[in-house]
Amino acid sequence: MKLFGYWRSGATYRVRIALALKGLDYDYEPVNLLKGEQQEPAYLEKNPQGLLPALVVDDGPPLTQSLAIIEWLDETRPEPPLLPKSARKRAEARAIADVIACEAQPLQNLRIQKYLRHEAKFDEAGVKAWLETFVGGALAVVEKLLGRSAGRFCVGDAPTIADICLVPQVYAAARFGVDVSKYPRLAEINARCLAHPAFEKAHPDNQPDAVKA
Ligand SMILES: N[C@@H](CCC(=O)N[C@@H](CS)C(=O)NCC(=O)O)C(=O)O
Repeated sequence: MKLFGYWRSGATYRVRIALALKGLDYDYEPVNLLKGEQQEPAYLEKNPQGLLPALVVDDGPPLTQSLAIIEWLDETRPEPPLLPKSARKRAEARAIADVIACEAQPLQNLRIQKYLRHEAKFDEAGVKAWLETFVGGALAVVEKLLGRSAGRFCVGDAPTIADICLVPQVYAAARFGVDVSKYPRLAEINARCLAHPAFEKAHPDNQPDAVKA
């Protein structure tokens, strides 16, 4: 398997966590988002959407969309499971993943921030208010959902797709100056995940294309 990604891409980070939790080896091909490499023809052949990640596998065309990739990994390599056994708990885990992946991350994405700054002419205060409203707002909802579902992790006592989405989102929120300190459950679970070896391996700073400050 070969993962096309970028060290700071949250959607790539999700797939790296899933691969690490499954203990799977893979090759990694960096695609530099800041240089616009996601729009180059060679990458568009992998993912016509021009978004990261893409996972090249040997039984067909590349897989795209991080949640679809994670569910494919879970179906093809079931241990350890990334979704709870009970249908209700699976729905709870997917709901947290969806709040993050469908309603927070898309509104903070590079192309959206570029559009806000350069086309819609938002100033920095306007961009910050946008991020606080939509990204901060989604995290406030996640904090409430954790009140219903969390054990040691987002849903119960083992990492699931919800934690896989949570950790990259908290990382992004910190980068964009969104204050997450007011969400104690989220902060506690994020800290527990960060101490887990699979999450550590997948961390942006531990990738070959990481830019050290
Ligand atoms: N829903 C997609 C989101 C993919 C996505 O937005 N990727 C970002 C990086 S996290 C990207 O490639 N952005 C490039 C851009 O905005 O031009 C997924 O989960 O895979």
